[in-house]
Amino acid sequence: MSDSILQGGISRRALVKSTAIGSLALAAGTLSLPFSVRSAAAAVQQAMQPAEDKIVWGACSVNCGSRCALRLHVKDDEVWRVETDNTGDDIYGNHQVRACLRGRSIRRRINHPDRLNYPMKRVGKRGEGKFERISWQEALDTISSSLKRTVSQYGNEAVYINYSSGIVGGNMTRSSPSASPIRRLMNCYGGSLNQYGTYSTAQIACAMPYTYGSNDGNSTSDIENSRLVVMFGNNPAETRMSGGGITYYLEQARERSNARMIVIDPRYTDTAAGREDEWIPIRPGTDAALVEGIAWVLINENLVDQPFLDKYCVGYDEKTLPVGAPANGHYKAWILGQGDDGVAKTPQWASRITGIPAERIVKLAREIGSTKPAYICQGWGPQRQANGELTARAIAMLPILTGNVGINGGNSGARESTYTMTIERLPMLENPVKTAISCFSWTDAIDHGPEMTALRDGVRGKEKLDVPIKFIWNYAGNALVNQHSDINKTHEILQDESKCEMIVVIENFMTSSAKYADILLPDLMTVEQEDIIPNDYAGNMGYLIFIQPATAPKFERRPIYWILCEVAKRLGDDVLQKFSEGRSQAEWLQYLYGKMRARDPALPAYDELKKMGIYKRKDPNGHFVAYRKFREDPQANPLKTPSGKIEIYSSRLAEIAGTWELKQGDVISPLPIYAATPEGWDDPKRSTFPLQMYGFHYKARTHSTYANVDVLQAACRHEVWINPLDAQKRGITDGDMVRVFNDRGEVRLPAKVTPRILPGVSAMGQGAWHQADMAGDRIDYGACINTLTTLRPSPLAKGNPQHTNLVEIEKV
Ligand SMILES: Nc1nc2c(c(=O)[nH]1)N[C@H]1C(S)=C(S)[C@@H](COP(=O)(O)OP(=O)(O)OC[C@H]3O[C@@H](n4cnc5c(=O)[nH]c(N)nc54)[C@H](O)[C@@H]3O)O[C@H]1N2
Ligand SMILES: Nc1nc2c(c(=O)[nH]1)N[C@H]1C(S)=C(S)[C@@H](COP(=O)(O)OP(=O)(O)OC[C@H]3O[C@@H](n4cnc5c(=O)[nH]c(N)nc54)[C@H](O)[C@@H]3O)O[C@H]1N2
Ligand code: SF4
Ligand SMILES: [Mo]
Repeated sequence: MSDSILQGGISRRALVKSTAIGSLALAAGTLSLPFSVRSAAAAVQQAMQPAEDKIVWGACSVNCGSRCALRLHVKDDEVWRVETDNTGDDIYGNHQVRACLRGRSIRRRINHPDRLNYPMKRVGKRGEGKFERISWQEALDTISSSLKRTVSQYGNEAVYINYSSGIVGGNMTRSSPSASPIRRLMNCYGGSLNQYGTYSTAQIACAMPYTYGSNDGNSTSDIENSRLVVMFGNNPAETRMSGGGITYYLEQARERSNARMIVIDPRYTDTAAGREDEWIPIRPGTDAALVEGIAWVLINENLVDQPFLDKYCVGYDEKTLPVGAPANGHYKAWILGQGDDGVAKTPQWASRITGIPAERIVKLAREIGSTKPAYICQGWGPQRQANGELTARAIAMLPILTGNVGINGGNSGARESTYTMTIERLPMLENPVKTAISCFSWTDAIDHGPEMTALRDGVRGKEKLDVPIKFIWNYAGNALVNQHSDINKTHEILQDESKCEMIVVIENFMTSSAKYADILLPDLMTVEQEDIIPNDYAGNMGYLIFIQPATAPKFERRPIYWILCEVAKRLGDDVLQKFSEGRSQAEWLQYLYGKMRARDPALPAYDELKKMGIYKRKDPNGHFVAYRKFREDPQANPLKTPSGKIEIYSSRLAEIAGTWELKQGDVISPLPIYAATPEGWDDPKRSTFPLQMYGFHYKARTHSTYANVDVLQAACRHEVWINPLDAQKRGITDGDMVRVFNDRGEVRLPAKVTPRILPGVSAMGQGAWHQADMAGDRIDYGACINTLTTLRPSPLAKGNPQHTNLVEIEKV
């Protein structure tokens, strides 16, 4: 008691003594005051509650899969308060596009004391973070002369635009390498090396088309027609937090349909968190084995939809097995143990691999086989494993076997699709360079590009690369270091200036990627310039947001369009003319919006949209149903697969499996089977590094963006999840500082000891900022998961298997 009085006394005295505002406010409240003090008090009052100069429509344009409207309150050219959408209501389909905790903290990013203010050139070694301020003139001259030199010495194939998703919604500001203004600029200057796939969906986006011809799912809103929801590694409560409202849709739709929800995930996620009917924890990377165990029950208990399989599919049994496939090469034979491995995929077999009791697998199979329609879907966690291509197609087998594809309330097994309005993007023009690498293999292309081939490394458009990457553009991305894999090895590759000769980073902050820049340019944020952006994943209500600059440009920050026009000018008048077509940023927007309205006359006029800030429209078709037309009439509406049908057995994959040069342990298969992987649950390496480890997409940040906001760090701590059984063995209690390590590196962070994760598995939020002394011990005190991940690509997509890792954890 006396302690708390003392504390109260101290803090109050400290407040009065330390801030003039405190003492004045205190006085103003209690006494009648002389004029000078009163006006000072009024000033204080005003400082605490500034009068509004204006409210500006903005948006949070990070790559979180949502997209949220922001209303930025601006006073004296500073954003001082952040509100979200105030249009619409709480009614399903006309709801407010509300920002999550991150968007609502954007003021702390805009006004952050660490923001980049001036162009800089590197003076230390790459990665050291030593820079010197230079003029825009010098920065732009250096970039353009280096670009000219690279192109003349090595050719356009030596220039690469690195993966970056810092701004996905933007049109003029978009960062996606295939659709950014940098891509347009390079296409005006002879082109540059292409990339295929994304860090988000490399494996699933590559694999699903072999089954379906594309990678579509029903919209989440369609769950109102479902009786059962089965989610494999899908966590919308964290990965689709607000805005588009996928989480909201999910809950609203389930309330209407009363569908049971089963969550299959190594972690008890926020999506489960009391709202699920059942959580089935599974070993990472083993979903395909669970599917096979379920398939065995479905087949043996006559729960498969045989007419659907006969009419719409290829390769389920011998009736539809394509010509050229081996006898007994079909799915049914494989499951029943008549395939070339001779192993029956019984629930007991699946149990040993997945860690799920056999009885539970049987029960799940019966439930899936007898509850229709069922919305069976997957997030992208399972496919970010080393066998992700197989897993993605395997999960699709459940809706295929049960005939849930192409109907309301069902799904294809893919992640949700969304309704989106027409959007006319900045045209990219044609890239004269046709060669492409996977988005994940650029470090290989720097290190040993000319050794990379089509059959071994997935080079497309050519047999092999001719030149290594010599020049990198990195705009609004942190995948040069933080978000790529094996940071310690990547550091070695980037440090060597004889390899990649020029790295240009365009950023708002000194990120770990920015530290490797040769030239570092301070960009405006999206909310500081004009742009029109559409929703991302949003169920059956789409929308457009017209962003206005909240404040004038501060310091020497410049918009990307200006930066690129200046580079274009230095590359030649013809380049500038081709790139800009003589339009300013505002003129481009008006021009592109004109094209949108020509295609979709129901859109509001340009000035009207500007005033409205946000324009919403409900999907006129109700819900998006993937492959509906194919289901209705497969002859008239064939899929984009070679047979036009659902290919359970893919002859194209059989051919690839027979011709590509694969690494030991890599499996490509015409059937969607389970395959063990390096660093999987049964790798002998587990005797040294016994815990499986992956990084989940965390509510505290969007990848690494917003990670430097103090209130978010405090609200959602960065911790490594570990089961009490594993913790006890290691003498670890909740909150202990631990070292998490493998032979690639070591990170340090507190442990979260929790039964919410399966024993033998550990996980941490991905996206924390790497923070290590790279010239010293390299221990990463920021605990970025990519200190621990591998550069070995997945077999088919050559994608990022960043969720497949083995580690050991010890108390510090
Ligand atoms: N281990 C592991 N690694 C992963 C993943 C994983 O699950 N596990 N996920 C992967 C996935 S799915 C993705 S999509 C990638 C994402 O990787 P990135 O695309 O690199 O995403 P961010 O880390 O958010 O980096 C975006 C950068 O853009 C900057 N930025 C934001 N707004 C602006 C702006 O207006 N202007 C400029 N110039 N810069 C801006 C931010 O400051 C930030 O540094 O990470 C991948 N990496
Ligand atoms: N808050 C927030 N939201 C985001 C992002 C973010 O950084 N922060 N990033 C956005 C982006 S770019 C993307 S690509 C998406 C990513 O969306 P996802 O890729 O779906 O997200 P993850 O968290 O990697 O994985 C989803 C779930 O899969 C589980 N999981 C991991 N491995 C396995 C497995 O082998 N089997 C099963 N069954 N489950 C597994 C994880 O525990 C997790 O709960 O999220 C988007 N949304
Ligand atoms: S981080 Fe995503 S959900 Fe949150 S405000 Fe931004 S766009 Fe919306
Ligand atoms: Mo992503």
